[in-house]
Amino acid sequence: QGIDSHIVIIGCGIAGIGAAQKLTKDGFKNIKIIEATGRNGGRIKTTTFGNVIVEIGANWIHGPSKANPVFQLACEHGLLDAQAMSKENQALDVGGHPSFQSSFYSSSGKKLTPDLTEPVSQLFLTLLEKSREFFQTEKEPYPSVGEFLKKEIAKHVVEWKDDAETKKLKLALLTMMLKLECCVNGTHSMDLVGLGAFGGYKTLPGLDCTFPGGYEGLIDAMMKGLPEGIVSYNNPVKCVHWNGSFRGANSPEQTFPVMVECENGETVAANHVIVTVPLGYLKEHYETLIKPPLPLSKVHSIQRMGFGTNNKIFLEFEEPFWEPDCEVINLIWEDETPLADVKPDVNQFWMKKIFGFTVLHPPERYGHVLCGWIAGHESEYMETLSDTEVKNSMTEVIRKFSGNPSITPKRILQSKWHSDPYTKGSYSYVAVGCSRSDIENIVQPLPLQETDTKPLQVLFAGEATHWSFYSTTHGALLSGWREADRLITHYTQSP
Ligand code: 6YU
Repeated sequence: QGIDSHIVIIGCGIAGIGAAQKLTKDGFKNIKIIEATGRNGGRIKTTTFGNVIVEIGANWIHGPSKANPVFQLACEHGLLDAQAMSKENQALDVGGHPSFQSSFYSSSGKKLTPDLTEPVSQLFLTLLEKSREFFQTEKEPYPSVGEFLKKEIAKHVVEWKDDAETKKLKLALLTMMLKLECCVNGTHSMDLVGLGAFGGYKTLPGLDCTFPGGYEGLIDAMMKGLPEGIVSYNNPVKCVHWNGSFRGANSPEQTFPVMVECENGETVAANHVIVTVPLGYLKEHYETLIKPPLPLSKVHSIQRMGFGTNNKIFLEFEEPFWEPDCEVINLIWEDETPLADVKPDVNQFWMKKIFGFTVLHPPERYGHVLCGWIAGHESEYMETLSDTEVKNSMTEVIRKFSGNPSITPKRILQSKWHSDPYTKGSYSYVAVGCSRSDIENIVQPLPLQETDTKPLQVLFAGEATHWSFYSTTHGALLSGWREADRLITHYTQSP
């Protein structure tokens, strides 16, 4: 009975592909993926930049080791280099904070020395670890991670014995670290990230690694294991009608509880639908995407959970201005401090939100390419600017920080995740006021009553639905597997 049931998966990102993979393996025959765009992979997106390939979306495998299914699949398909697969790499546990070889440049063109940067970096990491300790204790002293970090920083500052100039630089450095953390968490400000839930995100051992041939190679490999023609492309879903009695186009004698209506008028009847659209899309469309409307418990959780923007700016140079072993260039704006409550002028000073640049390694493969990182409203504003405007601002910034007035990037490419109509941002975070129960609310299949005669009509997967690995590719994949398993278990347990 199960293998004949009709299952529609909305979205062909890694969650949707993962769900299809598991169901197909278990013998389910009538699976269809409906994808709004013309490509597979969603937020896993590799493209060319001049002569090299770059990642527009997901960059690393976070925690590449045994328990990470993305790592396992990448190994099975031979997509990683020997170092990433080595036992030593898998055993390294850096708690989600790989220590890159970093250079710190200040806005007056000076390079900061390790005797200043190292203790400050260490302090920030210690405070970040402390932020995780409030997980499920209900004893968090402040609602957000940002407020907690700033209050802790203020306590430390009074004990600093440095001269005024050094103190100022240290505070500027801490501001940069908060911006970096905004990128990691995909949020405008750490003041929006809930302190009580922060420790719920789990890291896995293994030193983060990349795909030498591109992250999308994993998607291609996974797609090869699915039946041909399983995906309907360029076909945005308009509405999922559930709790009904719909006739199928190819089986008019049969009725189905769910009917997927596409923007182009096509309808697909199904027994089960797995929705894997990004939370950003869901936030904007939940009122029209699901009918009858979602129960209020789900609506409130969708509204409360955080989904922000983290973008990349790729810059190519004729020659490097950084040292050969440098992996990250951090930008320290000397006038900034985390202790002042200033409202930034986003339009004029958006570029000040860039925490820095990662260097694409090795140069033999990438040439001299930097990837700038920018989160939040400034990042969303950047998306409205032309490539020339962004290139001009970047040239100014690089010249200022390097102290070299003639450097000009050759080429530029920026990601635009906020204006992507089918994503509306980058990834999710657990916002102030949210807890595990919000993710559980979003995950709960419709109808909510398990005793309903037609259970599991609409199921929910995707990155934002994984409690401990949200915001990652492995979280997304596991969520797709979870919903496939839910259906498999349902049919194996039903008489
Ligand atoms: C990771 C990384 N990484 C950088 C950037 C981004 C992301 N992530 P998808 O969106 O893929 O698929 C849904 C599909 O649905 C899509 O194809 C749509 O077109 C389609 N759709 C929508 N509406 C539809 C409709 N109406 N009809 C039909 N189809 C529709 N993850 O592991 N390593 O380095 C990064 C990064 C710039 C944008 C990332 C990274 C996140 C992943 O990319 C993402 O989770 C998954 O790809 C999502 O897959 P999916 O299938 O769910 O959705 C404490 C604490 C800290 C918390 N964070 C720490 C970890 C940091 C996270 N890492 C981020 C960093 C980078 C750099």
